[in-house]
Order: sequence, then structure tokens, then C-alpha cells
Amino acid sequence: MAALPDPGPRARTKEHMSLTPSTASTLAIFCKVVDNYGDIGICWRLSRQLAHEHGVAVSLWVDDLASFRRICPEVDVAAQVQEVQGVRVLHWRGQDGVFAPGEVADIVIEFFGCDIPPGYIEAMAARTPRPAWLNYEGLTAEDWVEGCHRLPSMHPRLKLTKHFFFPGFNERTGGLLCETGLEARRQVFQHDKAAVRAFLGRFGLGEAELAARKVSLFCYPHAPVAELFQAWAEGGEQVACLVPEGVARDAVRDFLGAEPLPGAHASRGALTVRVLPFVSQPDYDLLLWACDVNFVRGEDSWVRAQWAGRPFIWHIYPQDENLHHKKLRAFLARYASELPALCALSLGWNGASEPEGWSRAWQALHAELPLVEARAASWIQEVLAHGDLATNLLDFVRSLGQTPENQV
Ligand code: TRH
Repeated sequence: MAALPDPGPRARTKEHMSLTPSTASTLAIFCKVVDNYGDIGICWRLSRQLAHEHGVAVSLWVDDLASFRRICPEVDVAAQVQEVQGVRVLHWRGQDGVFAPGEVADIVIEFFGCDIPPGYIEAMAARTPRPAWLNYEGLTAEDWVEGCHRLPSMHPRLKLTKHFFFPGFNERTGGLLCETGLEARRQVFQHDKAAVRAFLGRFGLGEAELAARKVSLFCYPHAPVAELFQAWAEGGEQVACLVPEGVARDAVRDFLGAEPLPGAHASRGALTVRVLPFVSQPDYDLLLWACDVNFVRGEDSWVRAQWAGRPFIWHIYPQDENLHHKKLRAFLARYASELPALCALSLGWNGASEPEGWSRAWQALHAELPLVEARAASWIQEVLAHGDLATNLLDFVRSLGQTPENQV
């Protein structure tokens, strides 16, 4: 997305001044963990980037520290307030609470429309200047988001305006979260065979697995994992499937014939399945970079697989009335219109179509892999041409300082 114009020195009111790194603006993110790890995964990634790259003083309010700890082991689940990697983390325990206007940040983000405490909203309205208030929405490739991105919504009672901020894939959306230098670090790692071996060696992979086609597997429990395992086991190519602990538990237990604990592994035919520990977010990136094909899910791992520059299959978060199938098709239309085997396998994996057998579907994808790899590379350039989400978000907030409803 093209950055909104910098307001320039003449237009810099108090609001604008607060957004320059030298004066370090403050920002509060409210994160309700609905389930799994994506809610906190995205909020944590955004918090870190705003703090580390933009000099913003970030307060992350999160209601579930145990989920947070799984992706960031240094989180103390008992602490009400703690500092983690330069971010102030607060345990959000409920909707009660009275806040003074002085406690309100310059920028307030509510993640996926979670209701922030009414007391905090009252304090936002009483603050001078009022904060920029954004609702950070979910990622979808559907066209309608382009009409909704940046739309204002007036508070029914208070003099406050909330704006919708949509991540997305083009300049009519907010872009995707991507840290500065990520692409360069990824390239260096993937070219450094010794680094890749050392990383995978930490999980106990032997020579045969290192030489096999390495596939990481992260999906929801309803994915047809057993069918794919069978296809790989009966296939003509050695496959090493790396599964984080807790993922596809039943299918993995059946394959192993044992509890799927980290380190457990077994081979049948051409397939070895190995259980990995659930790793930290930075290590999960390395895992995606180290594998030849990645199965990912939800939102954050899906985006990280895109930045890995390797073929990936997305297991989309299921929604009522198969709404997610529409979202999946919208993404495939953008990403994979020239990749029929990737589309077929992705649709089958998500139950949106019946594949003509998993062995055939995998073989077809296998034959298409060079094209998928080329697409993975061109996609990164295409999406990053519109800037990264954190920068776009701050540009948008800066532009809000110029609109009448945000002036005191
Ligand atoms: O875990 P997810 O399914 O999360 C979600 C939630 O269900 C949420 O409610 C929904 O809104 C959202 O998806 C779309 O999938 P996701 O988004 O990929 O998040 C997983 C996070 O966990 C991501 O930040 C990567 C991280 N992770 C690790 O840090 N280590 C690991 O070993 C693995 C497997 C993942």
C-alpha cells in the first residue's frame, strides 16, 4: 500500500508529534484469545515490531497468558504486569476498571472487534487529544475488504471515532505484517545448508530425514491427515513430516502407535513422522524456512508460510455455513490461478472438494512444485511492494490527525 503522505512540519499538531519515533508515541493493543494461538500470535508480532522498529511504547493487554507463553516461553503466566522484549504486557482480567485519561495511549487497537473495557473507552473520550482508535480486522483475500478498510464508525454516545483497519494483499488494504530485514534473513538461512541442518538437528532428525522431502504440518483436527500419511507412505519419494506437539494428535498417535510426545517418531514405507516440541515464534519461522513444503493454518502461520518463499497448503479456520470455503477460493484465485494441482489439493484438504485420491493429488502437486516455488517467490515481491502493515498502520494514524473528528 502506498504510504499516506507525511503531514509535514506545518501540519504537525500534538497528535502528529506523538507519532515521531523521537517522541515515542504510546499504543495499547487489546487482545482476546478466542482459541488457539493466532490471536495472541498476531498481536504479539505487531507489538514487537511497533516497539522495536518504530520506537512506539506498546502496552499489550491479553486475557490468556498461558496461550501467550506457548509462542513466547519467557512470558510469566502469574504476572499482572511484565516487560517482555521491550513490550509492556498486562493481564487483561475483565471489563471492570476505572481509567484516568492520562492512562490512555495515543493509539488504541482492539483486535478482531474484542470489546475493550467501558472504563477505558470513557477515559479515551475524556483524553486530550483523543487517541486514534482502530479495529484490527481478520485477513481475507475477498474484494469487499477494500471497500471497508479505513472506514470510520462513530461511537453512539461519546465523541469518538473508531476506524476499521484490514490487513490484505494490495494497496487498497493495510498489507501484511512483515518485519524489516525478514526477507534477507530468510534468504541467508535457506542458502546456509549447515544452518538448516543444525536447526533441524536440534529436533533429532537423522540423515535419512534430512535427505527426504521435509514437510511441516500445522492444521486443525479435522484435516484428512491419515489419508495424506497413507499417500506419502505408499509414494515413491521419501517424506519426513514434522508435526508440532498437539497437532493432528489422533492421526499422529495412530501412525506412531504411541503417544505423540516431542521426539517420538516412526517410519512406514516412504514416510517418517516426527513430533517436534511447540517452538517459539522465531523458531517456527526457521522451521518453515527449513522445510520444502509447509502445511499451515489460521492466519499468522499462513502469512509466515508466504514469507518462507516455499510451497504451502493452507488449512483455513472453519466458519459456519462453509463461509471459509469462499475465503479459501478468493485466496486461491489471487495466488494460484495458474496452479491447478495446488488448488485441487488445497480444496480437498479443506473439504471444499473431493480429491480423486490423495496419492494422485500429491503426485500432481509434486509435478507442479517448480511452478509453485516460482509463484512463492513472485508473490513475496508482489505483496511487499505495498509496504508492511505496521508502517502502513502508523501512516494511517498519522493521516487521521488531520481529520476534523480527531481534533479536540
Ligand atoms: O493457532 P491458530 O489456529 O490461531 C487462530 C485462532 O484460531 C483464532 O481464533 C483465529 O482468529 C485465527 O487463527 C485466524 O493459527 P495461526 O493464526 O496460524 O496462529 C498460530 C501461531 O502460533 C502463529 O503465531 C505461529 C505460532 N506457532 C509457534 O510459535 N510455534 C509453533 O510451533 C507453531 C506450530 C505455531
